[in-house]
Amino acid sequence: MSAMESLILQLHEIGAVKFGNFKLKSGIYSPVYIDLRLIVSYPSLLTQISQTLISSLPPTTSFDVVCGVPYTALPIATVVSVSNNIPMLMRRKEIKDYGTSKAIEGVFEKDQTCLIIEDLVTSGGSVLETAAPLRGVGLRVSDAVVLIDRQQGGRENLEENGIKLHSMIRLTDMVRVLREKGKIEEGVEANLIKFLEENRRVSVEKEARVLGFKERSELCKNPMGKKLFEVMMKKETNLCLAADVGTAAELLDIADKVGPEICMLKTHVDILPDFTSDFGSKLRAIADKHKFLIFEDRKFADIGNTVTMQYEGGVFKILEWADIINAHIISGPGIVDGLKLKGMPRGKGLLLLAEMSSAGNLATGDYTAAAVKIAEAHSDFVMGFISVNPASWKCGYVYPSMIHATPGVQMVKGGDALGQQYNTPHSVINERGSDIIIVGRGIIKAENPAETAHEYRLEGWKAYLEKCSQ
Ligand code: S5P
Repeated sequence: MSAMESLILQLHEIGAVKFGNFKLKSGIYSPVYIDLRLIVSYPSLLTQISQTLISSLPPTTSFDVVCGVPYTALPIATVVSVSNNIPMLMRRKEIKDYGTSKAIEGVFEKDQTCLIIEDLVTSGGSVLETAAPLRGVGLRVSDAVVLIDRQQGGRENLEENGIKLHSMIRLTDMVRVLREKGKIEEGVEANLIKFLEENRRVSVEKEARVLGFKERSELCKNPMGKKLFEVMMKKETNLCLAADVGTAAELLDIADKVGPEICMLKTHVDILPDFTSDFGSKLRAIADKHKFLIFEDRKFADIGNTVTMQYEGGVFKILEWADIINAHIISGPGIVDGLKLKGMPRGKGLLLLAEMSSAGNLATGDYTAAAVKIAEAHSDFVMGFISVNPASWKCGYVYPSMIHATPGVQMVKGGDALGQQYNTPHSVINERGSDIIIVGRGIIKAENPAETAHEYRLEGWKAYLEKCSQ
């Protein structure tokens, strides 16, 4: 009997593989359920698994360190590390306090290669969740080894993210062996093959549990991102008002009226003819009273050195009063370095324009993916994105600490005469995968902006709760 056959029989024997009708994390019903948490109770099986994992890798695979995907694969990785004398790293799943604890524990050098070890792969999402912080600290991740591959798209999803999946046991091999050894009926195998044909590719998003704002706030490296999540939870609002009114006086007036309904107020100070140097402190006082954050929609776009001056200087002195600013990435990552230089010491946050709402805009595809890459490399300062349809992004895993704020929102789908395109709060939050609705004319042109803002708030929050309960 081969080592693989023996492992399959033992896994079946201890009840780590069950046949029936089980609801998976993705919501899909599956005829097989695999629970490898049990293996810690069988030390000799654990040793066997760990030895076979490494020997099943192609000889060309090279790596300096190993890292198990928490939690089930941690003991497997530990045994691999100890028995092969390869150093191990650990990824923290919950980071409570970014000040003192690290996402990756252990000793490593930049550009070393890390092999990811996982017990079970469906979409590959949890391998990606571990690869992201490893890559974030400068390690290379090109291979992952898994005990069981459910053959439901994990290999393809990982390949798209530059990770080759090596699997010890494929689900189809497993049922074949169990049927050959008389452990299951032929019908069970046929049923499973039919299931796999119908569920060939589970997307990473489908398998991922929707994290609530609370869990996501705990993952924030940027203090303003954390604060925004906290404001949203406390006030139960994911509404941002785009206060594009005619004068500073009108802006302060509407900020006070709509303040209780919003988590964030977005300004374009350069449209205010009566802007004075005390505008910032006046708006700040209203923001503090109603507990919302101030977002100056300045859309910086220049080279790093220039934006430092635009952020801090001039008439507007944005750095003094705005909690959050945004920037295009057209000029490259230097723009983030420049803004960070001024904003980081003051605990500010930056949103990158990953997409735009206007018809025919060029912020799509690779451009959006580039924004995600820059954001990840600067997750201490970048707190999220201006996004339009993040659920459709093809750039792989996006940090859950990143907040998506979406403009182009009204109660009915439509547009204006100058290219703006509107979607509804429900569509933006639920179908398009965003977090915050940015509403301008839908509220400020309404007869009673405070009442209308209240309606948008209820719609937006209801959509968020619905998403969490899916
Ligand atoms: O792609 C974008 C990005 C932004 S920040 N599309 C946008 O419309 N915005 C801003 O959102 C825009 O500058 C305006 O302040 C607001 C949308 O306003 P509305 O009146 O169309 O809701």
